[in-house]
Amino acid sequence: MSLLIFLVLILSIGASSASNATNNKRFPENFLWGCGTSAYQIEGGWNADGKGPSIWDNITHENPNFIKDGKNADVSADSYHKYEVDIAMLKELGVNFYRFSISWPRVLPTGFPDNVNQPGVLYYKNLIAELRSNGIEPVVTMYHNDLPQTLQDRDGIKNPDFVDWFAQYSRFCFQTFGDDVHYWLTINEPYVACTIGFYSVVYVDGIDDYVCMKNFLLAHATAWHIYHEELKMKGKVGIVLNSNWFEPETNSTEDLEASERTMQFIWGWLGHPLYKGDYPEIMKIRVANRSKLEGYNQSRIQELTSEEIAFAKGTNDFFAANTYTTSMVKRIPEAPIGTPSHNKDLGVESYQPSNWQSTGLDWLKVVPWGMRKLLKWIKNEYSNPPILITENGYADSTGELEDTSRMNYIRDYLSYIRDAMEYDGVNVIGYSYWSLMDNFEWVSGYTAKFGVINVNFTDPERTRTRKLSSYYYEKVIRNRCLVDDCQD
Ligand code: GBH
Repeated sequence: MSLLIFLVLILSIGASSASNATNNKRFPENFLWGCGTSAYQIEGGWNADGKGPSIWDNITHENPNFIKDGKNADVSADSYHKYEVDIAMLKELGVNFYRFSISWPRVLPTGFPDNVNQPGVLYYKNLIAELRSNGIEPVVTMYHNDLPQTLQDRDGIKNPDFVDWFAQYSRFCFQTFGDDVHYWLTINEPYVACTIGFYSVVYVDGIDDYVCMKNFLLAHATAWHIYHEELKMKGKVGIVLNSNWFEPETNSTEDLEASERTMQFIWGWLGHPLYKGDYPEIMKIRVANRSKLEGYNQSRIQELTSEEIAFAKGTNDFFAANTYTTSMVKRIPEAPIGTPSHNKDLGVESYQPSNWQSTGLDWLKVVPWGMRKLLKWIKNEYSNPPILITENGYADSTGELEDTSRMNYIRDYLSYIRDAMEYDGVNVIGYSYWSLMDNFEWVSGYTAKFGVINVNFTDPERTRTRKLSSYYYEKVIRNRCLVDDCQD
């Protein structure tokens, strides 16, 4: 063996053992295990039985070139007709809960509760009843990207009236389904919907993105107040925040500060108003300073009034987090004053090293150690809230059944979650793998597959087939442990 090959071997063995042995401690008995999906991504039935169009129906129909494979989710996995099969699979997996979303325009085609689409309501009633009769807790997202087109026509989330539209919709959901649903998620990934765009309308100008986030915050808080104070219902209501862990490139003060600033800007954007009252100080200062230099007479951030601060604070019953990967961050020189942008307000550079393990999606590198750091940050920043990991998952481009990489991803991320619980005292109450099954991955269409269950999209029956990872996840749930040889 040549010296070079020998060295490479030694180094790679070193690297894999340094990536930590799998945590072998059992998860707590009351830990919640689940899988997630969202309405537009799996249901199909895009115009069935009186459903109104959503912005995603329209984007994919009118601009197919916006989607990588030019496809849409008119049929997708056809869960509108096949939910019983989905539930049978959930039952096999042995999950405690299923996270799905309600399509707003399926139940309220115009967006408003004066026009209820009964077949749409019946669909979710049946889904919820079938879950319950199989002992599976529904965890229900009310808004997962599929805004009724009628509301987009009135300026969508940017319109301050969105807060009232969402109040009416959430009240309708609580009253219609609330007896059988004890975990509500108001809005999925506001940060993504308001900045990166992709989810139809791109607000990256450092103006509309702040308006959009503020409206989501107040919409969520209003729903929380309706649920607890007006309706006096007994379950829990949270909002789903998301992002990466941001690892400093070096230990320099500059990079540590850049990492922390990124966490404050992204997780703190709504995390701070929900837990501490008001936006993060660093964010308020930076946006105000740049706004002033740009010639605005007030900060583009849309400062919260003291009433709004009091209204939003304390309105998250648990911290729901979606997270898939990690980025490196470093300090960069202050961007010159010119056109405003949220990225300039943040003012760091982030990237993912090319030697990190890749997946079927460019942005998704496998970095399990980032999970523990993220959880620890949330714990410290927000006084140890109960954390529900609402999304975490691995994509490939094939949907292959022998999906060992996905199995390893699940094992390694859960191992760092268990570490965070054991060594850092983080209060993680549950984990929801994204996704139960292969589905329409937004702008990536059907080119990226996240499921532990394969869906054959060329088969009219949309046949579902379990992947290897589903058997592993089933075993993890049954044993509450990641390895065969567990310790209590
Ligand atoms: C979640 O979004 C969604 O909630 C879910 O519906 C989705 O299927 C799942 O994750 C998997 O993607 O291309 O570099 O501009 C995750 C948030 C937002 C992360 C878009 C990647 C694109 C980054 N994603 N973002 S880039």
